[in-house]
Amino acid sequence: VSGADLVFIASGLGGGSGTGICPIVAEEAKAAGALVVGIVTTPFHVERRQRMARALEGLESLRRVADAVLVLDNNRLLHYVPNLPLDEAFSIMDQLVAEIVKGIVETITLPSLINLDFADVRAIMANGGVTMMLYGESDRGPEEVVHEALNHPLLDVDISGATGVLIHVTGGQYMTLEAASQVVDLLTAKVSEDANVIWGARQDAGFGDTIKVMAIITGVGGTDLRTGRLTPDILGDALRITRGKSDNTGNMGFQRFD
Ligand SMILES: Nc1nc2c(ncn2[C@@H]2O[C@H](COP(=O)(O)OP(=O)(O)OP(=O)(O)O)[C@@H](O)[C@H]2O)c(=O)[nH]1
Ligand SMILES: [Mg+2]
Repeated sequence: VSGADLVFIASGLGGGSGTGICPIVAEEAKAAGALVVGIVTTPFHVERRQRMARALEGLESLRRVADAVLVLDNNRLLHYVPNLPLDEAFSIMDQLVAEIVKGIVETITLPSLINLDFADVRAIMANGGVTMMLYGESDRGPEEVVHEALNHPLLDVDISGATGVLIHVTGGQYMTLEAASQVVDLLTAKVSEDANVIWGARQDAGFGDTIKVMAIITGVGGTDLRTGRLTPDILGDALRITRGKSDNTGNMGFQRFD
């Protein structure tokens, strides 16, 4: 990792290897001076409580070292693609992880209409703590794009209380500045005035009428999540990933809909 500016660490938490190795790699990368971003999944509820406890411990250790840790909940796959074989369901989450990494990297490296550079990404992510991600696209205008992003079946979207927001909008060659800024306005409507919001926009002829938005939101869940005193259970509760405490289903996350 020496010489790297930005290091992504992706792992499924809850087992032995990934959970144990993640914080160590993060520490090395941090020591080498990189901005370190973790992208991890938490296990399925059915994978036994012990696994979740281990995952939360790993998350806690990783969070202490990495700049920003993006937590994806594998359980959401149960709702989203209940009938797919496990490996295919996993691959959907894995594609999302790939999209996130690609999105962040392209945001920095590809020439843009309104440029975001590495310093912007660093400003949002450095010591960003628990991080959420929004991702949405539509060819039916800014409102629909934001609606898609806020209702993404695999991503957490409680963005009130965010301290930093980095947004990147990509559209076709006819996307107007107004359309791009409308996406940003709608997306940040609920974010505190004090939050640091940075955005960029890029045109890509291949997009046609489609507009895509990707947002990285740091400091989610208020100050509680950013203190070192946090126990895994509290973190789990705050992230709504603790077993048996799923929002409204009341049946341990086994609810399915077709
Ligand atoms: N999204 C996604 N999650 C996965 C995948 N494979 C495993 N997981 C999740 O990651 C967790 C950890 O995976 P394991 O294989 O048990 O752990 P490991 O890190 O390989 O560690 P050991 O096998 O115990 O040495 C699992 O409980 C799953 O929830 C995958 O391909 N995609
Ligand atoms: Mg394994």
